[in-house]
Amino acid sequence: MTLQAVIFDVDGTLADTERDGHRVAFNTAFREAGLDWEWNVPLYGELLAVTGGKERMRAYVEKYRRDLLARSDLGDMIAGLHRAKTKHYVALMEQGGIPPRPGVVRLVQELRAAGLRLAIATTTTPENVEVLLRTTLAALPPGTFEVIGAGDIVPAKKPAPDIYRWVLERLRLPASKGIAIEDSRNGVRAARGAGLPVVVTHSTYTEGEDFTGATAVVNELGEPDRPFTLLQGAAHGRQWVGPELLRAWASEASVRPAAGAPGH
Ligand code: XBP
Ligand code: MG
Repeated sequence: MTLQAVIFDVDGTLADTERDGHRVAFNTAFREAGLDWEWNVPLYGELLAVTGGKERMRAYVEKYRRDLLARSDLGDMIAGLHRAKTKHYVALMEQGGIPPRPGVVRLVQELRAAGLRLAIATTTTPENVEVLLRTTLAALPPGTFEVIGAGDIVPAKKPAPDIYRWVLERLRLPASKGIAIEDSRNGVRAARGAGLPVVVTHSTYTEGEDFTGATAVVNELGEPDRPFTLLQGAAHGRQWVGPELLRAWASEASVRPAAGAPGH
């Protein structure tokens, strides 16, 4: 099989945005609304099991603020908090908030030069992707990502495979011709559910998660002067992720689907 497209997750993969970006924006929105909710670093790590900001707030209420479940306007309250949180997140990124993860800009540029198609599949809100591309990833020319699947465009968020299916459909590409790059177990499950091979660059919050189903796991994408550490799979003699290694991983996955693949 010939690799034709690489599909990137956003939060945790392109940039380590959760702890110092999303978490901070949530807390600012809570304070502004007069709530005494405070998502500290370990609590936010626990809450990340639920993807999507609105879904995450509802899960928090269900576990820690059960008194609010009786409110008939809880849905509106969460939606309002989420709009404010998005506004704060965008402002934070515009202030030069978060750098790209090591190897991201180099890899994307090399993939473009190699003629591969690029896309994004994320549960985060579209405005968050736009601002990340405009600030953190300003080195990449506009239009770098041919298809961007984000947020509520599909009702079921990761670990459901829907967002990856949506992106593959838009690319008019079978899953066997793509590969996903993810940072979390939820992301691995989503990509594998859509039939895609997936490699993982674990992030601050996802280190140590169970990445069953991934063809390879590295601590980061790496650079020529900053090799990755391989945690799972084969490095094929490489020390940083580039088009050739992604091709090798993709064909390896097509010959020997990783455990956790559909039908396994
Ligand atoms: C990560 C998420 C998102 C963000 C918050 O998405 O689960 O929900 O934490 O963003 P991914 P929103 O790793 O798929 O990029 O508040 O906009 O949902
Ligand atoms: Mg992620």
